[in-house]
Amino acid sequence: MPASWDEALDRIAEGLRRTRAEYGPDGVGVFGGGGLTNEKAYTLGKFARVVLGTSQIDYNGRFCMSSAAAAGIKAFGLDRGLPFPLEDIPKTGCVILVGSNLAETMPPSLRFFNELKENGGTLIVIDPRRTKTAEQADLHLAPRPGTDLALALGLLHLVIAEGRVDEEYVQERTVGWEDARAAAMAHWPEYVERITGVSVPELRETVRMFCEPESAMVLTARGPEQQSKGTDTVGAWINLCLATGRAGRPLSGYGCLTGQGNGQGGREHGQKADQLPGYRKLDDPAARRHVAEVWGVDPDSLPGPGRSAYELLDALGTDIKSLLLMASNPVVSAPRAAHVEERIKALDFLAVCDVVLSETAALADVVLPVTQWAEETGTTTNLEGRVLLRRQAVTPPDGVRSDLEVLHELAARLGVEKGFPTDPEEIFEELRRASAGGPADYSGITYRRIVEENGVFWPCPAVEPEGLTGAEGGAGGPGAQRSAAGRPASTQDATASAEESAARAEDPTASTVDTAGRVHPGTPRLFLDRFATPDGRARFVPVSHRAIAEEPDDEYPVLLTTGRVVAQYQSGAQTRRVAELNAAAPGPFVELHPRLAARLGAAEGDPVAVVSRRGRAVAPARITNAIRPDTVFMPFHWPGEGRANSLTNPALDPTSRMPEFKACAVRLEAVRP
Ligand SMILES: Nc1nc2c(c(=O)[nH]1)N[C@H]1C(S)=C(S)[C@@H](COP(=O)(O)OP(=O)(O)OC[C@H]3O[C@@H](n4cnc5c(=O)[nH]c(N)nc54)[C@H](O)[C@@H]3O)O[C@H]1N2
Ligand SMILES: Nc1nc2c(c(=O)[nH]1)N[C@H]1C(S)=C(S)[C@@H](COP(=O)(O)OP(=O)(O)OC[C@H]3O[C@@H](n4cnc5c(=O)[nH]c(N)nc54)[C@H](O)[C@@H]3O)O[C@H]1N2
Ligand SMILES: [Mo]
Repeated sequence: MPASWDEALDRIAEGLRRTRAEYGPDGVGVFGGGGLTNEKAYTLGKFARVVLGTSQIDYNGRFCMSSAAAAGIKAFGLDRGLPFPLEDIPKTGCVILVGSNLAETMPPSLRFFNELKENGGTLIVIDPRRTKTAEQADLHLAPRPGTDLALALGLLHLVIAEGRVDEEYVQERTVGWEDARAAAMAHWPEYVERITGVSVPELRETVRMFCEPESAMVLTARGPEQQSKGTDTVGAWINLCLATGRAGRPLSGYGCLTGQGNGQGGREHGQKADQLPGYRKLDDPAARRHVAEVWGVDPDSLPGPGRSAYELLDALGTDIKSLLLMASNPVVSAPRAAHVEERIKALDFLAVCDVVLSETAALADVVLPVTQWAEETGTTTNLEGRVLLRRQAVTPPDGVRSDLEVLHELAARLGVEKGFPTDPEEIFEELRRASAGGPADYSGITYRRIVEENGVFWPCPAVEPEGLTGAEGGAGGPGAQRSAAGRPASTQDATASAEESAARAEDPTASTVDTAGRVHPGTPRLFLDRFATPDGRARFVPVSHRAIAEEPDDEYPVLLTTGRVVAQYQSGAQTRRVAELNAAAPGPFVELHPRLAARLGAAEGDPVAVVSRRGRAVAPARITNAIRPDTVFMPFHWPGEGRANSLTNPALDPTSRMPEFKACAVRLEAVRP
């Protein structure tokens, strides 16, 4: 039923207020998305903590890169998708791409990999399917889903056995090698071959290709990360980089290929359950004091960390009675989606802001139509850690408002008149101050600099000259992290000459934090002198292989993995409305090997039922040799009968709380018409 903005906003404020009065602040939940601009993600986090006073906020990025983020923080002290610009990729010697189908999911990036090969570098792709990306590779390994951890350990075992460890680097730049070494030694190549299905000669060839050139990179995406052991798995790949001296050196390193439009910035400024802006920790007293001061509130009034995304959705209707949701469509994209849909329906009150009427919005009490990316201005941060400005390009339709206006209006209705501006640049100015001194320090970045410099790489502190020259010392606390991450910029940034840095350091205006503008050049390349840990050394993590949460058995003998196709985006809420895209990818399918199809008696296009302990989905068979015979693949872009997430397992990684989208046990049934 159509309503005026005032009616709709009043109704939301009333719904949230009523829940709070009856159940306390944690009775209200907030769910965000990695498609929101930095300004929106920041404001949403602030709104939850300051206006609602709830700890119950998380976002869809938890389903995306959280395992890589957790592993990066453990090993390097910092999480930024790539520690180097994309333009470094063509110049390295070898890239191992683990579980990324970037030919379909990041097509513009493909050119960097083509250039890599033109320059004589090699590409290794690790994917249970021979994807469009794998077809480009010099070597394709097709492990059983959920076994990347064992694979990385087997490679490290061979690195040790073949005497390829960079002992000097390990000595000088890392800690924890002995334990990691012992763990890898327990993973014999033959044992790893049995677990993964990747042969010992293939393992040896991988080690040779990775170790022989002077530089090499490992890049992971959702394949190894969306596992209930995703953090350990990424940790094992980082160990491989560290043992071979391939991190924190020119043209070498580990990186994570970030997903959504603002997958990087969306995970830095406080819509995560345990986070404050600038990638600060909500349970760090110094961080609370700093951010509370910027927000003009008492640090003790800030709630503590809340539940992770799946746990939050799972608590709807029981502990959490009202939900404000922005920029996600969990009815299609959450694991064990039928259950999540039930939980959403059990809410007392649901408000959704979206640009389309998604399947989740269709369940809401109030739906607010908001502007989308081309209709508004704001910053995003790409996988390189480069902060970009996206300017409004078209005028929004009549009657449509931005998420920022919604939060401003709701804050006012809930009694907070100040602190929720609607102008993105004004919010960015506040974000700069809130992030100052944090790991993701934006304080030296302005809209103007972003435009003039074609983006600015964080960390970019607005520090005094001493900070730039590395005089800032001391261990522990956000200050040390800033100096750890910020210092390399002057000495290592390939684009800033030593004279330039010295000139900046001597510039008297540089010591004024906000006005000077060009104090710090930004940090395109991280870790070249030191890692962002208190002692500057990277941490090996001792990890061992473990099984996926749900191994196939007699009843559910096949593995299901899930992912994407080029013509549809995520839950499909946006792309399923575009005729050209629907023509290219009209609906769900089950990709399976001819042997499996024969056993089932299914021909190409026949409907196949895929059944797991969570539910059942039916979609046409797509028969191909490009997938392992023990595995079926479904894209997750569709609701209804072919919804892949009716099947997936919400088993969570203990550290990142990432669900196991990439492996669960299923059985197949032929469907007779
Ligand atoms: N067209 C399109 N582009 C997108 C998106 C989209 O929906 N559509 N989504 C965006 C977002 S948010 C993200 S996060 C990125 C995701 O980008 P990708 O990570 O490239 O996407 P996926 O298809 O989820 O997974 C990549 C590959 O992992 C493989 N895989 C499955 N299980 C395993 C395993 O156990 N181990 C390994 N090594 N590989 C495995 C799959 O076969 C798949 O080919 O794409 C972004 N770009
Ligand atoms: N089985 C399986 N499930 C998965 C995955 C998988 O690989 N396999 N991948 C997971 C991953 S990596 C991700 S990122 C999630 C993504 O899954 P979702 O979070 O559902 O992502 P989208 O479909 O992009 O939903 C975003 C919604 O926000 C709306 N929107 C866009 N811009 C704005 C805005 O500025 N403001 C507001 N208010 N709304 C906006 C869009 O119209 C859309 O309805 O799915 C996860 N689910
Ligand atoms: Mo994602």
